[in-house]
Amino acid sequence: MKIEHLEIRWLSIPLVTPFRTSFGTSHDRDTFVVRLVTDDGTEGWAECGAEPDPLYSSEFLPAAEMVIRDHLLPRLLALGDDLSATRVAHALAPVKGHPMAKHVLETALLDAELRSAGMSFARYLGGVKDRVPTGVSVGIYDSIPELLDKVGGYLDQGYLRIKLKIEPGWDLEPVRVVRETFGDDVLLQVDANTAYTLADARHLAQLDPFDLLLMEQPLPEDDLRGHAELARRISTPICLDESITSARDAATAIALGAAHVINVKPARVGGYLEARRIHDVAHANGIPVWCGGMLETGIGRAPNLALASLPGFVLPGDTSASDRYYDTDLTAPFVIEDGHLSVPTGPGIGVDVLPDVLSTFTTSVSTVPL
Ligand code: OSB
Ligand code: MG
Repeated sequence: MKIEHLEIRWLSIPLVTPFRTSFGTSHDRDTFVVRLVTDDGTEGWAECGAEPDPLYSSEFLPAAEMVIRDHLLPRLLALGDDLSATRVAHALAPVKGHPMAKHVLETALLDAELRSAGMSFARYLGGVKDRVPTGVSVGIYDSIPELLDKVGGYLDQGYLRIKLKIEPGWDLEPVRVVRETFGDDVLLQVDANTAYTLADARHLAQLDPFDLLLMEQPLPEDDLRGHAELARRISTPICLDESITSARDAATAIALGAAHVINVKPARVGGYLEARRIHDVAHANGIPVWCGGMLETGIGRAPNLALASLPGFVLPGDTSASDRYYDTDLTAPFVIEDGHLSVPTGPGIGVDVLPDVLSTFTTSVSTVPL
């Protein structure tokens, strides 16, 4: 397979509600999507998971575009006819880091290959479910009543699990009030996006009585030892997000006792093939996983749902319905039904991009010379 055409399309799409985390607030989803065409005329699409600023991880959008153009694509083109999605990771391995940039190229190629073969992502990856239970990631709000209003709305829509973003000063109280208001049956978890240190262990232990499913990434991403130590000091299970960028990281974190649960985000780990390897390592070790997200449009959400249909994805993920993010999605909207989202069955990512919506939100397009 050869890439005959590749374009990078920058988008800015308003979010239906600002999304505030411990590292910042987003009012829009700014990203770029890659559209490529292979030598048999098949299109491949993928969405970059990076954010405008290097606050979630060291990657950020302009850097991702630059590394794609200057370092990643040339290595793929050098493979000539030998290019295929399964060879991308190996060909790009000499370039350190930049998993989100690598992810977008591998995913677009995999989409093209699977479209051409008439096979869905879910079938290719080994999915075993036709729908997946869905949760929602709830940002930090200015007041408790506002938070309760949002959480109540999501529960009314049928979300099966609530994740509250926390940070110092917005942790014990929101968790207590949500637990008391909506009851013990609600599946509830928190995500700190690295906002604490091990010195906060006693403070975080005060969340133990609220019977949380898990506490996601309380400590800095490179502090595996700290997470293992925290895990001994609190009873809430520890889930890692930012710390896990590869199957090897997953194996290390599990062996250290630093992760009871893993949030698998294909963008963060360099693509769906590595994401599946993380699933496999976790599954072999009895560690539950769930599929996280980066506020993706339908282009990124569709393959995430495919991944979430693998057998080890036993917890509801952050793959919410389109209307949790956007008034108008770039694909036919994903709709929550009975607390679940359907796994796409069409070839490749299984969804078509709506050209009019795409152009409405496009801020610039550039074709990469090949
Ligand atoms: O930490 O999981 C995270 C969104 C952007 C960056 C980091 C995170 C998130 C989310 C939302 O929690 C996940 C989603 O709904 O796509
Ligand atoms: Mg997270």
